[in-house]
Parts: sequence; C-alpha cells; structure tokens
Amino acid sequence: MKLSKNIAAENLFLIIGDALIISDIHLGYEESLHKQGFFIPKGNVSELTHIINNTIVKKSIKKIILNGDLVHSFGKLSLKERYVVKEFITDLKKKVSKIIIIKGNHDNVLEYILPEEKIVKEHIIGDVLITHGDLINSNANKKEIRTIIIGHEHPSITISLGYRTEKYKCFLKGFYKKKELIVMPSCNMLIEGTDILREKLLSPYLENIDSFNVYIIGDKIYDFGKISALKDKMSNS
Ligand SMILES: [Mn+2]
Repeated sequence: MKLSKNIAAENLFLIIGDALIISDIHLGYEESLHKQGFFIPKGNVSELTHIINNTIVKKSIKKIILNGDLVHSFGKLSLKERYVVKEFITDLKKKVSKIIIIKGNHDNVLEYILPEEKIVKEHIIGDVLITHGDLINSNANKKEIRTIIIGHEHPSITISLGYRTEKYKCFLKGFYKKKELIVMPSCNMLIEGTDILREKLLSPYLENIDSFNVYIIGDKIYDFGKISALKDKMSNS
C-alpha cells in the first residue's frame, strides 16, 4: 500500500525505490524470553529472514536499511546472540548490494559485534530522513527534509469485534512539526508492541497522535483512518 508519494508499506516493511526499510528486529529477544523462563518455539528469526528474502526478490530490492534496534539486549551479548547477529548480516549481504545499519537505543554494543560495519545515526534518501526515533535528530528540522521515518515505538492497536479482541501491528502517518512522519512497527513477531490507543507513547517525535492515520497489518494492509475517529468509535461501542 502506498503511504506517501514514493513510500510504500509492504508487510512489516517500507519500500522507497529499490530500498527496503526494516525496523526493530530485536535479535536475541527470543533468547531473553528463554532466560526468563518463557517457552517460545524457535524459528522466529528464520521466519523473518524468509519473509525478507521473498520481499527482496518480489520487489527487486538492492539496498536494505535497518532502522535501529537490530539487537534486543542493552548490554553484553552472549556468544549465541553474537552469532545470530553476525549470521543475519552475512546472509543479508549475499542478497543485496548495500546494507545500512542505523543505531537504535538498544544497539549499545553493535560496533563491537560488527566491527567491519559502519553504524550510522540516520540515512537520507532524497527528502526522506530515516532514523530510529528515540532522539530528535538534528536533520529532522532541516527544510530539505519533508518526510521522517522512525521505528522505536512498535505501534500496535487492539481491535474488538464482538467478543473477539486482537492486537495488530500498524503503521502510523501524521506530522512532526510540518513534516510528514511515518512510524514503522517492529518486525519481530514476538513483540506485540505498544497499544497506541491505551499506552503511553515513547518517541519524542510523537505528542498528540489523534490526527494520525492508522494502517493495520493483517493478511494485507488496511487503512483504518484517523486515530481520533477510532477513539470515538470505541467509546461509543
Ligand atoms: Mn528502540
């Protein structure tokens, strides 16, 4: 689905030309749940890799932009986690000619795990600024920038249909100052995300999101209209 003039939402990702933007992979989240004693079936990362690879082929992707929080752990990574991260990047490099890694607030030790990679704070394509979204980027206020893409927030929304309630990941589109702002979901299927109608927002790019549009990710992407309208519907039902 087209979200903006040159930006399309595809599954949990965004596409600009031949670039695929992926946000909040949180590699190692599975292991952190195991450590806490939760039983989670393995294969979450290989499933994601499969979806990414299909998208690369289907959409003729040449460049991948990882928009922050590639890893989940804030601190030291276990050998297993380090291996998962290295393998993930090595695999991607076989599929595309360029990978850009944007630093997220979880990626404190990424430079040590991937010493051969350049890890950046942002990436600009034309008039689009791509940045993780935990901090306001100095380029965000530049007049050449017309659209800002962030992750970090992991937006999702709970929809109730009769007795059934389900949480869906979503994209948000609104404004930051006078610039178009697109918020991407976490592509990690184990991370449900922040319910944007009920929970406190994290990113400094987001204050009042009532005027934002919601795009729900289900079997395809659905335009659910404005948050304010959704709130009205919920309070009347
Ligand atoms: Mn983050």
